[in-house]
Amino acid sequence: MKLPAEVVKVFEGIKSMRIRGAGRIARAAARALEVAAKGYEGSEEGLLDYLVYVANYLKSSRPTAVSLPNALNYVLSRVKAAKDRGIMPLKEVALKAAREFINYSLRAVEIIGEIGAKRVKDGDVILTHCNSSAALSIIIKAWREGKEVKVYATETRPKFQGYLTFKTLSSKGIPARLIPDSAVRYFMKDVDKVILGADAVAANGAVVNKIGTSLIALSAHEARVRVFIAAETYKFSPFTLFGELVTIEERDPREVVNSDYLLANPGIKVRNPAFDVTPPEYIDAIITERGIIAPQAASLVLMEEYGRAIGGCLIKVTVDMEDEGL
Ligand code: RUB
Repeated sequence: MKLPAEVVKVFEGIKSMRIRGAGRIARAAARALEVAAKGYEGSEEGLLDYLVYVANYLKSSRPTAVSLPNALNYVLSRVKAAKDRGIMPLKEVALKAAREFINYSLRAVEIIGEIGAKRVKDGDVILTHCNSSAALSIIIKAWREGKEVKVYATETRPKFQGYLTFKTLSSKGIPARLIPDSAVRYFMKDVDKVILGADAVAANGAVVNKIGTSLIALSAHEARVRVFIAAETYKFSPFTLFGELVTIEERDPREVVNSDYLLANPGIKVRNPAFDVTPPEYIDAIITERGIIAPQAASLVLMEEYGRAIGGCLIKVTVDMEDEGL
């Protein structure tokens, strides 16, 4: 089936990490489904199948950020629940759901900033890792409230997303220092709070985030520094309620060792996992747009968010997706 050029562009963008960060990935996917629904020219009966097909394609771009399937399911489940209305109203349901998700997501990041900033004190030294808009939202809001914070931003090898974080903080006038990932424990004694984002939160409160997060949390735990995770509720993984694991993406070795070196040393073996799992014991709190929770309460968020869907649409849509061979 031919896919709209904009859908392919979003897929390629996510895969190549031009579009990255769990929140942005989710919004881009919702937008791509909107484009697909708008351009659909078939019958009413075929619309859901077509959108499931497009969703499967988008979902296969990167495996870890649960916000991606959650955003797609947000749209698909609403289309599925609104069948037999005629093609135009059904298309409108898809467009409305996609826009609704995008607006919700943008607002959620803002609210997390507002809630999280209350936990930041004047003079706090904050350490963050990678480049999380939700974590940045907290730091920037605290700064705007007049709190004189200082930030350590890790480089975040091998893709150096920490440079983006540093640039954003500096552009707001927030004092920041870029540090090598390996210097985290060295600086931890000066840190008051660690604030990080998430690609996925499991039902047991474990957090999947950029590789190195679990080492940072461990180091913070050792130094009795509090660890906060900034995560919108659509980063919580409903399928972990049934014991499913979040897939950890393993990326190209050339991100770690350059191609020339690989060619000159054909025997070299490289591993490049993009994410790791931090157990709930090393996390003090998860800041969501619905409020702050202990990681152990993650399953309650999931039941509130997906309880109804788990018994109906969500599962069904996923089964449909599996039928598509993905
Ligand atoms: C990004 C990353 C971010 C989370 C949260 O990894 O690990 O911490 O996605 O980001 P990558 P946000 O660069 O590999 O996508 O808060 O912006 O959703």
